[in-house]
Amino acid sequence: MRWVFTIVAFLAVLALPAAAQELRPAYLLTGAANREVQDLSGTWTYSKDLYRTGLTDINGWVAKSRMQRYRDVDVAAEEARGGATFFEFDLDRGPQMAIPGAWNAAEPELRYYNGLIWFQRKFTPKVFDGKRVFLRFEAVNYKANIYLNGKEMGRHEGGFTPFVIEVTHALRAGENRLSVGVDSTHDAQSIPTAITDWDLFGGITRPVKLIYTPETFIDDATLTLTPERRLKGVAQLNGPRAAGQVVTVSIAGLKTTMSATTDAKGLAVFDLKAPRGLKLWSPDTPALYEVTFSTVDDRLRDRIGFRTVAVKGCQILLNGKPVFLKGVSLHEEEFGSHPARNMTEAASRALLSEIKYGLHGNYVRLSHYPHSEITLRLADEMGLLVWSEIPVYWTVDWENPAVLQKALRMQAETVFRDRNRASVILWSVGNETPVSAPRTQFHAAMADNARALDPTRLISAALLVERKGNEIYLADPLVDKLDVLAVNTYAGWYGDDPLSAVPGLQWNVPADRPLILSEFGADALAGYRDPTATHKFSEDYQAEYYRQTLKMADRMPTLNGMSPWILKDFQSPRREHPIYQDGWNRKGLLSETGVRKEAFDVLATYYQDKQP
Ligand code: GCB
Repeated sequence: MRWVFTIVAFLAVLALPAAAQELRPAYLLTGAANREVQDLSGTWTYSKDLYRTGLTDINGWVAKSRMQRYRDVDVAAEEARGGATFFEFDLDRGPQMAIPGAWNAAEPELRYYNGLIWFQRKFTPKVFDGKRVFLRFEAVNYKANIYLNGKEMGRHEGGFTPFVIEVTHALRAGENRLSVGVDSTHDAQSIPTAITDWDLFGGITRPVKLIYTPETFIDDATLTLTPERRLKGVAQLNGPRAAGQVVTVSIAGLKTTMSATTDAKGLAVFDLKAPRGLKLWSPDTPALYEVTFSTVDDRLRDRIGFRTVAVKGCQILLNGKPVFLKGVSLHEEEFGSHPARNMTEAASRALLSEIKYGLHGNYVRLSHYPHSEITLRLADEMGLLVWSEIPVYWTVDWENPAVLQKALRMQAETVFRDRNRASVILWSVGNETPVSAPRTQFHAAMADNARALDPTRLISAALLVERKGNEIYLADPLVDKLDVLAVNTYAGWYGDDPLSAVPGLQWNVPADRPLILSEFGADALAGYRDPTATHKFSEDYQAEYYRQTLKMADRMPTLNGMSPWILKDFQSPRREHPIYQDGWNRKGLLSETGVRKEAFDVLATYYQDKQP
C-alpha cells in the first residue's frame, strides 16, 4: 500500500524548504479579486515594433529617445512647439486595442504578428494616502517590460502566470502613463519553445489591475485539509509591521476561528482540528467556504473548498473514496471563429459547462499551460477536478540551468496562485518529452520542486509510450517520480492500426500505480460525414475511433481516468490541410463555434454509465 500523504510531507506545508522558498515571488497578492482594485481593462493604445527600436538601437546601442515608446512624453505638444526634436512614435494617438485579449484576433494585419508591441494605458489612481499600490498582471505572453511614467518598473517572462510590481512611490497624482512592451517571440530557451501544436498568441491576454493595500498587508494565505482531518495553513504578511502580528482565520458557517502570531519574517502558521460539520468538497458537492484572514491592518477573503486527494495502490482517492476521472483536455480558447484567448467568466463557463453537463464529466485537463484564474475558480465552483501543467512541452533546452530555473519559477508561480483551489488535484511536470538522461533530470527536479512547494497534491506527467508489435509499454525512468502515471496514445489516428485493432492492444505498464489516459483523439471536420467510418477527418471515423479506444480503455486494469484530446477545435499553425483543417486542430468533440460532433455523444454516454 502506498500512501502519498505522510505526516512528514505535511510538515512541509508549514514551512517551505529553502530552495522552494527562494522561488516565492516578492509579492503574490493572491485573493486580489477580493481586494480594493482598479481594473485597467478596456481600451489601450499600441505601437508595433518589429525591429525592437524601442528597446535597442542598431549595434546594440541604447535605443534612440525618439524611438523609446515608453517615454513619458506628450508627442503632439512637443511637435506643436516645433524645433529639432521629433519622434517616430506617438502612443497617445496610436491605434486602439481592447485589453485583455491576444493581438492576433484584434486586427487582420496582426493575425500572425510575432514580435514586440508596445501598449499604453493612461489612468488616474484613487487617493491612496497611507496605502500601498501594486500593479498585478494576470498574464502577458510571452515577455513583458513594464514602465510607469517613463521609468522601468519590472520585467517578467512566461505567458501564463501572474506577476506583481509595487508602484506606490512611482505613482503621481492625476494622470499616469503605464507602458508595457510585450514580446511574443519564443526561442529555444523559452518555455514553451517556438514549436508547439497551438497558437502562440501574443499580448496582454489577462486582466491588469491596480491593487490598493494597507501598509502592512496579508500577501498570501492558504488553508488545506490534511488526511488526519486537520486544517493547516499559513499566512504571509508584508510590510513594516509584519512580525509579531496576530492573524485570525474564520470560516463562515462553521463558527470556527483560530489565531496565530507571525514570526520575524511575517509568517503565521495554522493548525486546527477540522470541525465536525465540515462539508467536504467534491465534484458532486462542490462546497466552498468563505474563509477570512484578518490582522489589525488587513483582511483577506477567499472561497476555499476542503478535500483530500491521495493514491492508494493503483487507485486515486478523493476524500478517501476511489474516483474515476471522467474528463477531457482543454486549451484556453473561447468559442468563436476568431478566438483571442480572452477568458471572460462567460467564455470559461460556456466551455466548462460542456464538460460538466454535456459530457457528464468530473475532471478537466487544463493543457498545456496554467489557465486563467477565472477558469480555476469556476472549476472550484462547478465541481470539476483539475490537472494543471506548465508548458514544458515536447522539447526544451534540458541541459541549460537557466531554463530549468525558469521552469521551476513558473511552476512556483502556478502553485502559489492556485494552491487554495480544491479543484486542482494534479500538478503535471511535462508533456510528451522524448526520453534522455538530461530530460529526465530536468523533470525530476520539477517533480521534487512541485512536491516541496505543495505536498498535498499528486504529481504526474503526460508520457510518451513505446510500441512493439501489439504491445504498448512505458520505458521512461521518470515514472519513479510520479504518483499517477499518464500517457498520450493515438493508435488508430497516428500510425497504421485499423480501428478494429485498437481494443486488442496490450498495455504493459507498472501495476502498482494509477494510470490516466492524458490524451487520445482523432480529427474530424464538423459536418463531414462518411457512414463507412473509414475516412479520416469524418465525424463517423472520429466517433468510431472513440468507441474502439474506450473498449481498449475498459481492458486497462489500472486505468483511473482519461482526458481525451480535446473539447473544442483549436487554432494551430501546424494544421494546414485546406479542406479539413485550415489552421485548426480538428480533434475537438465540438467545432470552434460549439457544434457537437458525433463523438461527443459517444463519450457522454460512456461517462454517464461509468462507475469508479
Ligand atoms: C499531442 C500533444 C497535443 C497535440 C496532439 C495532436 O500529443 O500533446 O498538444 O495537439 O497530440 O493533436 O496531435
